[in-house]
Amino acid sequence: MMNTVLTTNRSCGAAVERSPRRKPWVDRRYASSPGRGDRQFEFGHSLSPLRGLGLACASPRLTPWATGLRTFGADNFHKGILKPLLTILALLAIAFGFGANGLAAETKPRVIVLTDIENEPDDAMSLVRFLTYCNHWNVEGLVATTSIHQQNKTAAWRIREIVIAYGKVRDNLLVHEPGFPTTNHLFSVLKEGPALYGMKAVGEGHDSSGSELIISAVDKDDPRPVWVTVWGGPNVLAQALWKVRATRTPEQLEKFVSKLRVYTISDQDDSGPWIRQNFTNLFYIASPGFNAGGAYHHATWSGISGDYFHARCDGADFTLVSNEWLAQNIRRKGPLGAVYPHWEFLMEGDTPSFLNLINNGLSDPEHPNWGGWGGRYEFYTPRLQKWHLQPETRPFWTDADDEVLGIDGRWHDDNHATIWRWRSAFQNDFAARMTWTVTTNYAAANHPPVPKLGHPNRLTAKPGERVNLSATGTTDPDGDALSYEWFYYNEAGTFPLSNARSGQPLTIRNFDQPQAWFIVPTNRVMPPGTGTMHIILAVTDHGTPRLTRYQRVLVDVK
Ligand SMILES: [Ca+2]
Ligand SMILES: [Ca+2]
Repeated sequence: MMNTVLTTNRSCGAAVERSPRRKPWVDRRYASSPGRGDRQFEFGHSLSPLRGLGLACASPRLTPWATGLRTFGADNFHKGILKPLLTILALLAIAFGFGANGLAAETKPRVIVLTDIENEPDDAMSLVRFLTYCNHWNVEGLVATTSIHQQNKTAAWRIREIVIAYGKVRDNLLVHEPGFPTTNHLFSVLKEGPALYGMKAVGEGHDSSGSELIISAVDKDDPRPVWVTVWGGPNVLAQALWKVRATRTPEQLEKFVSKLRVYTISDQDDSGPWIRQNFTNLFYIASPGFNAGGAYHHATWSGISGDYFHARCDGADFTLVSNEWLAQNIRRKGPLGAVYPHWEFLMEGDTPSFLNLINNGLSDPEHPNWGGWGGRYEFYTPRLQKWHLQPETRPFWTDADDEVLGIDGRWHDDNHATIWRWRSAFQNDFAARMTWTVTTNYAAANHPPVPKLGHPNRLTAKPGERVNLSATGTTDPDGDALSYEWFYYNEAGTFPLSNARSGQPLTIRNFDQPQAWFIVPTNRVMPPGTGTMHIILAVTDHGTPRLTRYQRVLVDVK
């Protein structure tokens, strides 16, 4: 039956089967220079409803006429008429240029990957996942690099091998979502850094095809920022910055730096600390430090799967990241699955560097402090730790805590939880996309729902006032039944509400219904009782596997 509402556990995004996704980067993304601090940052932007476009534009509201056909039998209706009809509607939407992911080409993030692929299985695993989402962004570079774990070689050949496997399934992917690039395009941006460790490869005479690619991408006449996600050492990026500083005016350098967005998986060579110290306005996300001093245990990214080896997460569901689960849901699926290796220490330690770039309605890349599948980060200068190479000299986006209900029924409060809280959602999503790679039959696979709000993403309220929430226009391209969950993302906002009693201090009435409401609290609130509240709508379908997408509502309490 259409849009049946089923009750879910209220666990605000913990690793239970419902939950989590993101949205509208378009208008805020290029609006101005990205804020660094919290508040002035948030108020400078308005949420756009763009990401609800796509299939939502093309799909009719199903409920009224669906109920009129009850005599036909819901199951028969679903299988016999509705699924084929929805498939046609979905294909029409694709034909008319609405991506199922709701983004036109010019609004996608631009992404460059630097990877020390082949140092261990991680990077190859992450590259497989990355390619199943590469219609969500413009891939502008795939660069093989070194790292502290692989100091004297790079392995572009391995990237090429995985891209070839992607080429065998691209036609299948295109049945399910538009916009997947050709292998020729991916080969054209496949580059390498020097086979040298860290700062030994930075300075006069160390330009490489990788560093030159970064410079030309940033120099393109395109207002969008360039994301550099760093899965190994960032010395190719360091060389690009070194060269631009050496050959351009300070103003030109500043303009160059302002277009970059960097996420590094800890510090895998000595060029990361050097970059942060020398380019103080560079937008940089990292849990700084070196593995030799124990940094990986503390790093946010290890929350993706390091339950036993690095992060030692209590409360996360390890079964979703085990080699057994990955064999069943990823590795056994066609040519792309076949190049997804077994993990050695943990699954895909590099993946958090790009998870927040996926257009799922939850994260916003320009606001790392809002949180998403790739974790949540706040802007400050980290204190010196023994796993740091040198003291940090300026603020950047780094570790932040979320309080999350675990599968053990207890609340857990740390930085790893900012990623593992979404684990069931991002694993199911990857599993579904791997199924897309092996079928040309749209109806044989699941596709994510399309949450739609009945009001703007940004609301204003006074303390004590009632706030009404609505998602009644929500649809699913497969006609699946849907579960709704509204929850308060306390840590992401600035409203100073106490969570002494539980991690979920706000009561949202009808939190599991398409329409819900709450009263802006006046008790247990720090004076003056104002700030921004983040309310997340998670819509999870009842397809196989269950898929989740989101909307985020910001309520400015004034
Ligand atoms: Ca790596
Ligand atoms: Ca679905």
